[in-house]
Amino acid sequence: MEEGNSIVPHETTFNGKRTISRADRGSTRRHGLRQYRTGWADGPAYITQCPIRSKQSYTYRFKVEDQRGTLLWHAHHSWQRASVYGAFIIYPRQPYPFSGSHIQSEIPIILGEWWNDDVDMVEKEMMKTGAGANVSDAYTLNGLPGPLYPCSTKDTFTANVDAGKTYILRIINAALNNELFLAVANHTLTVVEVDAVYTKPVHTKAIMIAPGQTTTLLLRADQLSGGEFIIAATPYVTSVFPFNNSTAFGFLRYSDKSKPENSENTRRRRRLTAMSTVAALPNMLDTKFATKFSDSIKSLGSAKYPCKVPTKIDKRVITTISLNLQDCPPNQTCEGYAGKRFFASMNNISFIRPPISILESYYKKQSKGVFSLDFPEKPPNRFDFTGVDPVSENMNTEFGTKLFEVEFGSRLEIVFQGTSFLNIENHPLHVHGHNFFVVGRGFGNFDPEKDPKRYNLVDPPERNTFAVPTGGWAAIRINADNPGVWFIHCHLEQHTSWGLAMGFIVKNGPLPSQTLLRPPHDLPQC
Ligand SMILES: [Cu+2]
Repeated sequence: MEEGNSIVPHETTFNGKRTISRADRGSTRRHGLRQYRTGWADGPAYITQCPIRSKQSYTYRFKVEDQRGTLLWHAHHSWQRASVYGAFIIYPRQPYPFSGSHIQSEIPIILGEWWNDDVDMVEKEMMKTGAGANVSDAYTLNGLPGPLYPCSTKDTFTANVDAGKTYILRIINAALNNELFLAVANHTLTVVEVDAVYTKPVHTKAIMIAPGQTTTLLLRADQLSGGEFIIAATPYVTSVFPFNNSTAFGFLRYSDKSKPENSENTRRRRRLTAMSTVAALPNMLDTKFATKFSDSIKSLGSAKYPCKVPTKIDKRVITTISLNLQDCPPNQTCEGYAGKRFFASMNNISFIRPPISILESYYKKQSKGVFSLDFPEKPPNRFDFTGVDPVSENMNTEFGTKLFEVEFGSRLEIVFQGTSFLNIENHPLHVHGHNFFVVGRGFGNFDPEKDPKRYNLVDPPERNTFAVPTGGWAAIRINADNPGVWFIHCHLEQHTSWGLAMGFIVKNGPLPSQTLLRPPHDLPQC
């Protein structure tokens, strides 16, 4: 798709017809697309629409305005996004703001996570027993796991390149439950864009990418013709839960017209590149690398692409992001830790999806029994958030469908505060309907007196998903200029299922052009 609103048609349609055979309902989402005034096309089931039922269809209609770069689309009902996802690339109308004149071609690489079991059942089982979910069986590059998994050598992704040329790599993390490290052996990667916003160029040997994030890289093919180099993706792990500790391999293969491909050459080359991959790929526990990489990303902030971070705010919401260990209900058995069951929460409220879409009930002014606007804007109790004993504290959560509301045009700050309940963990928080600016982050507890003084209000990264550091906090700022109902949730699907979510409403503005549009005629009904 091409950026802009003068030459390409104003309206873009996306056929949201159900695409998976075993599901009886679904919905899809264009992750990171701002959906200005068109929350109806945003996608999350029971938040902005009812699921699309079997044999029904729903056409997502929206404009692409002032966005360009790499995004993704994915299913947003149950765990269907495990296999229902793809790249959503908005080609810029203007030349790239980096040396793009030598760019040969593009290589999209979508990182995925594969279960041999039906993922709907994996989620259902987890919710039934209260235990953690079964871990995935493989990571994939463009759907292919590569030679390190049983019988999968033929299912290996290969990108063909020519020596001396520069390529754009569009990396998308569509995995369900894992942040990933990615590296290309013997090559330097240059980050130029994250979440469809240009950045200052960053040279790195590897990247950390959280589920829901996208990272656009330049790669200069500066090795010799005929070379072959591993592209590897492996998890960045902060959880004490079991995880899939495997690695997906693909290959970057240099063309060589003088030497025809033969298997002996290929095997020898692959042995050599395996060594250099180990050198480039961070260790799975490397929080130091993840932090350094995350801190290196800054908005481009040029005259043409300014960084519009709010330097003042109208409202600050501080919310814990937490795992919880819930007492087992009477007469049930729970298979979580110590005979209890796992949940997750924000400000100690575990999000419950309502029976009908929140956006629709808001639009029709029928919120009763669907949602309430009393999401606490501060943690209900102050305590040493990241220093409490992981299991001996009372970790029961409450349940509800609670949102908060802001005026159109508000400059909003949200501080996500990790906790050590159950364990400290990195959580990729995702905001719908708006990009945000990551003005500050740190380990330990957020200090409302000291920490804001150290905010980056010049060129903070602008994103739609940010990995809140394990045992730490992140402060984001939002220009709340998109009227509607917007979901905020952890993009680790397991945590969303457990309730690590909430939402906010942006009221209509004074002008007709600042109001939520009417619902489309084919909006699915619950
Ligand atoms: Cu999480």
